[in-house]
Amino acid sequence: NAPNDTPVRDLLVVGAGLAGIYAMYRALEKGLDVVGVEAGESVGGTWYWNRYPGARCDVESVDYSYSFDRQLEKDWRWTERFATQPEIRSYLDHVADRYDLRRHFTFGRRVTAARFDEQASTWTLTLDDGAQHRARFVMMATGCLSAPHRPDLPGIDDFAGTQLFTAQWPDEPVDLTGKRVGLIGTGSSGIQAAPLLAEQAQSLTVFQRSANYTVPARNRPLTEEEQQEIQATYPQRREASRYAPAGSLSTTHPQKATEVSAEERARAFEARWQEGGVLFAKTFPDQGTDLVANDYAREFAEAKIRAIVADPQVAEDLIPTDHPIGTKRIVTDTGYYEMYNRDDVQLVNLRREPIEQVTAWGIKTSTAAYELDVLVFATGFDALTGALTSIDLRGARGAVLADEWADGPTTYLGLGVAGFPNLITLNGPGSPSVLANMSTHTEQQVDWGMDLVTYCLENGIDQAEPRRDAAEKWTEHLGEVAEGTLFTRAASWYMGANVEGKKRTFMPYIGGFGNYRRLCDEARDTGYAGYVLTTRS
Ligand code: NA7
Repeated sequence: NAPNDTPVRDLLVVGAGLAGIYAMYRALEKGLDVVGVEAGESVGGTWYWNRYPGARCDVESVDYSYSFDRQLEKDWRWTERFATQPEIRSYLDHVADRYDLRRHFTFGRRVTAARFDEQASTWTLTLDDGAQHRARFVMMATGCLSAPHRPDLPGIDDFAGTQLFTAQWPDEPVDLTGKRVGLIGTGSSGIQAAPLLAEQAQSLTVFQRSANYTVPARNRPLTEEEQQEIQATYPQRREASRYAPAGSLSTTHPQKATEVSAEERARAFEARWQEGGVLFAKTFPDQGTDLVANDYAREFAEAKIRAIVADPQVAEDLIPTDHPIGTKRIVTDTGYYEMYNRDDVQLVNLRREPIEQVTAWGIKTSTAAYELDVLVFATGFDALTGALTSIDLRGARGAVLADEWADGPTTYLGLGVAGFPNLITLNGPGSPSVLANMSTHTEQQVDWGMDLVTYCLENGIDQAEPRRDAAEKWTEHLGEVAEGTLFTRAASWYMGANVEGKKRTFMPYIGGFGNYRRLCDEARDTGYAGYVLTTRS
């Protein structure tokens, strides 16, 4: 337990990414006594760590930004349709400085343990240097794709060359000139990085376990005209985004894919392909729920791959065989398929020739040996739960979070966990975070959590703990909604399938962000009926 002289704050914020920055802003605005802890040396979260070449957001820059201050929107100018990692990082730096938030965070320290004291109704958090903080409430802004997943490949530590992780890329530029580079992982990170690695390196060998669908991003600078148009319509754009299914504006064809002619389908898919971006996956409203509709989209994308990639065998290897299109997050790329037409790029299909051993000199598969100087891991994350379960988090009545979630995460609205009073989980499992525009989602989550905290503080409530039956009901509902879609057919990180031994269950809420916001509002407006609210004194 923390020494008795450790002050008990109102709130602790863990993480200084998109969510932690905003949580700190709101807490200070509400006059709370708050401190924050962040593992990185600065703010930024995802955009602090993921510095690999080509890292870019797949949500349009003008939407992937805070909406809480109209003046901030007016003062910040996004230069491109989809912002690069450096631009988003400097935006988050700007926000932290503009509202003077940095001094409230301890940087370079990771929370290793969190204990709830039922008698005192306080949390004690222990950091990796042994320091402790105490507070009435805790907001975990620890991210949903923030615990990097390092594959357990035989011999991985024997590699004598340079090992790089996209999710922990060095801050200083990495010179790959003249290097034989191997890349493991073909999700968003690997597919974004590959063409830039290929440009620099002497050669690039991509080790692909599962192919993923990727559509052209068609990134470009924003024109002056667009900038003006965005500024003129920003408030309406934001308001509509707050209730939109994915937290930013999008449209689908007015009819189902199965209701229109083949010509109309081809026209609509081609228009989306040319427009670029993730909305290809939502060209028709039934693509995510009806396999016949999904097949139309899949066949269209596969024809594109065959048309772009010159070597027919490579084209076939790049076509996913294991999931309906869009049921793993669709990737947006710049020149990925085209890259395979270069003589210095090679694709290794690990389904045909699995990795047997990483050696000092490279990778040995079942049929060949690949000599490498650099090995890049773009192998994803222990998504949604990993950042939370890696902390020794103990709540009331002996509850341990990692045990509670061993069979898959059970949450109330994704915002709270039974057995863990006064703990608010932001953008975690049970919420639509990873299926929505993260910035709109973050503002909704933080605002909701902050309302709960201030409600308790103002009404003398010592403990707010989600009811177990309410959490079970929510988690059941989440599963039912997912079962109505094609998403449960993919071995995706949404399902926990990318991490060995992790329970396979669909973790995000897929009923739409607007619907989710309404449900959260209702839960708040009914006096937090899903919570047990306790006053001890
Ligand atoms: P992802 O999408 O989880 O991709 C990780 C990739 O790494 C994926 O292709 C995996 O193959 C591959 N992987 C993982 N472990 C291994 C091993 N052991 N051997 C070979 N290949 C492996 O992570 P990203 O960082 O690209 O993107 C995460 C999200 O961030 C993204 O969806 C956006 O929302 C932003 P698998 O498919 O599991 O067979």
